[in-house]
Amino acid sequence: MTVPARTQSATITSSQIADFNRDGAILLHNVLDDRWVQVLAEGLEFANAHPDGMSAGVSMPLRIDQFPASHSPKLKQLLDNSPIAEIVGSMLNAPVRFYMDQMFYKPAGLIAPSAWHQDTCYYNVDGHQLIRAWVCADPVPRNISLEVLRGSHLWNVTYRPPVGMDPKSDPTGAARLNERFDRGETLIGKEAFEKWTYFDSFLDPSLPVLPDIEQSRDSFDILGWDYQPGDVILFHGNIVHSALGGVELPHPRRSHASLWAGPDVNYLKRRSQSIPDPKALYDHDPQNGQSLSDFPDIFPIAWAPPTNH
Ligand SMILES: O=C(O)CCC(=O)C(=O)O
Repeated sequence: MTVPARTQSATITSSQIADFNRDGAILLHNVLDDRWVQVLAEGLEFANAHPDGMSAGVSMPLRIDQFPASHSPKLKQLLDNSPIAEIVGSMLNAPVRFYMDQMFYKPAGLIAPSAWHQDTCYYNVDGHQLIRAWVCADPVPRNISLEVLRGSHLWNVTYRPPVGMDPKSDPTGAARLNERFDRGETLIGKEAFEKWTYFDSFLDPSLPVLPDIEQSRDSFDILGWDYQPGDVILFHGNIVHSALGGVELPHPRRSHASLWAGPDVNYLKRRSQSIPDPKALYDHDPQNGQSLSDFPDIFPIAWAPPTNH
């Protein structure tokens, strides 16, 4: 199959921008044409068939891979040439840089849930101009699709990631990690790329615990959508989100999420970091407060708004 050249997306309207800024998430219909959906499906199948040190089996049959585009050529093409960077940049009306991506592969059968969480706390980046682009190679009914707590991107809170070693069960290990963090070290190192788990970090006791959203869903303003391949869900890096499971599907639910950064995004070492920094960044010894634009070779501008001369 020939890979589509860089393609133009549908225009983002001012009312879609207003909706995104208010709700923190939006579904955009038909952004990727059939050829891109095919590239996405092939890219995810390749990543699934070629696990690496960053592939993790999570509850029920669910594979989550970090940085899958680093070894799946079709996923790299999707990031480099599909309209995704453009729609993210248009939503921010700013230049955007690719930060990292993930695969969530849920095979046919009883579909696994994805727990409520906020993404920012997992990464060593901080800023308001952080957008995730979520796409799926398969149709996803509303009851197992991505859902978000509307407006929670503006709550100004960083929750504790619901993963990691509990300091109570390994106080010595946690104290060691604490000392390293206080010395300014990055807790998850380059070696994580060889063999990584969600439990290499430790639960940061200084961060608040997420409310039990599933126990009281009616108390929250939950936004979600029926999803068709070709649609793109954009959501803010700080928004609280999840996906329900427990529904039988005759086909897999294969999703891919990429994280994009605008100009206000800076490096920030977090005690709650669970996901490694992009591998090449380790060689630069990034310091708190440094802009991603300080590392243009690792984070080149993927898309910028046209300038009017
Ligand atoms: O696709 C899913 O089930 C979860 C996606 C997600 O949590 C994410 O992209 O951060």
